[in-house]
Amino acid sequence: MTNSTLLILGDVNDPVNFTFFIGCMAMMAASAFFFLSLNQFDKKWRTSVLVSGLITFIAAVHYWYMRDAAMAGDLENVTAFRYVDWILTVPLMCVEFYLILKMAGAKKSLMWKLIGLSTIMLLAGYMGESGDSAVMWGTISGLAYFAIAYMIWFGEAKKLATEAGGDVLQAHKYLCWFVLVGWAIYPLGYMDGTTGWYDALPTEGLLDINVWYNIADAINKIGFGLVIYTLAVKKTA
Ligand SMILES: *C/C=C(C)/C=C/C=C(C)/C=C/C1=C(C)CCCC1(C)C
Repeated sequence: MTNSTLLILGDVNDPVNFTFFIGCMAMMAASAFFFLSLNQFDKKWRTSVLVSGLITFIAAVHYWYMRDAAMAGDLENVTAFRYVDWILTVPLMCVEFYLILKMAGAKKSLMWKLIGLSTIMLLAGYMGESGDSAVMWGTISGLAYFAIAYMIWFGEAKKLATEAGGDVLQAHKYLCWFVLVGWAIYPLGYMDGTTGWYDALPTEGLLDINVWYNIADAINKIGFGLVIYTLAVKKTA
């Protein structure tokens, strides 16, 4: 169970509430940054940066609602908003992989495979957090996560990135590290916030599940966007 059931309602100094506030601000600021930069790029890179802005913007809106729900102590709604946010933003991150590899000949099927796997990953995660059998659902979710990591690190996506070479390969590598390290924060938070064999791990009780997720979202959504932004800057110069 999460620690947040103990929080004093409405206290902004609580790390859950505080990270929802600052997360909301960070996502809004990042969205403004990406949207306002659009005109400086060559047409074919604009879509990628636009998607970066959409990812942080969708998150900003959900953070607004999650912040409200958390302040009211309504954690079930926080979880629901969280997964609605992810089911929209994670597929958009898969679209980003496709967009930067498109010029190297990536097919739509690559994008749909990544989207399909991420949908399984998130639906299973939601089942685990909203019902029982957190370990079983978490395992299913984890397998889908590994499949995504494999595809981009060693599979089809990697092959295309290598063919593209140069700045695209570099950007692809950065995104791969985000998925391997940045995305791994989520299952750690899940294991901290749900009950299972992993309660013996040192991460147990370290942070509230929402603090884990808020930190991870800031790193991954804004970081991903900046990698794409940097690539677009290089390609436009
Ligand atoms: C912007 C939101 C992002 C990048 C969310 C990513 C979420 C994950 C990688 C979640 C993964 C999970 C597992 C691998 C197992 C446990 C359940 C999840 C859903 C937390």
